[in-house]
Amino acid sequence: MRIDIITLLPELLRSPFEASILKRAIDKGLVEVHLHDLREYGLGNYKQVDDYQFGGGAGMVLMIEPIDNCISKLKKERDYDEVIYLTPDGETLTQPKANELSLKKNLILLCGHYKGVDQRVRDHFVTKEISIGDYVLSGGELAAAVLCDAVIRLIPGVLNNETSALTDSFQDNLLAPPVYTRPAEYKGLQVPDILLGGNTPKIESWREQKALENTRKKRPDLLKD
Ligand code: 6GU
Repeated sequence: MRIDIITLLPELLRSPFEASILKRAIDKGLVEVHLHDLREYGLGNYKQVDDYQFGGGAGMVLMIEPIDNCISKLKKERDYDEVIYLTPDGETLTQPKANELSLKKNLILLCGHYKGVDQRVRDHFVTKEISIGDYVLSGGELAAAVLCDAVIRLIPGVLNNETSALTDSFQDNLLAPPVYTRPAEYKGLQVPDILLGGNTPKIESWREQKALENTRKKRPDLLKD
C-alpha cells in the first residue's frame, strides 16, 4: 500500500511513522507513506495557499489551485483508489471502514485547515470524506495519523501475530476481554484461575463471555444488531 498525505503541517505527521508498528511496517516495505507540503504548491512569491471566503465570514479557506496541482501531479504518477478528505463533517471512521481501506493499493489523504477547503475540491477531487469522531480538531493531520494507524496495522504481515488484529475490540462488534500477565498473584490480587489451567476451549469460552459482559456494561449500543 502507498499513502500520500497532503498537508500544510508535514512536521506534525512525521513522528507517528517513526516509531513502533508503523515504522516497522514501513521498514518491512509493506507500506509507503509520503508527505507532501501543500505550501510547495502555493501560488506566487508568497506561496499562497488560502484566501478569504466569498460572501464574507471569518476564517481562511484553502484554495483549489494548489490542491489541484498537488493531486494532479500524484495522479500522473499512478492511479489512486481514493482521495480522502479528513473533515469533522465526514463519515465517522469505524473498524469496518478501516478494514475496507486496508485492502486498497494507493490512497491520497488531504488534510484541511482553517475553515476548510474550497467546496469545488470536495465536489470534484475528493472521493471520500472521513471524520474520526464528533469533536473538532485544529486540522486534519492528527485525524490522518489516526486513520493511517488504524489501516496500516491491518495490512497482512504488519502485526507479528497475524491473528491479533482479529481479536481486537470492535472487530466482531465486541469489546476485547481482559488480559493478564505474570505474576499470577500480586499483593493478594489474583489472576482468574481459568487462565492458569491450560484448558484452551474453556479459556476461549471464558474470553467470549467476558467480551460480551464488557460490551453489555460499557457499550450496549454495539449489541443492538
Ligand atoms: Cl478528520 N478533522 C478535524 N479538523 N477535526 C476532526 C476530524 C477531522 N475528525 C474529528 N474531528
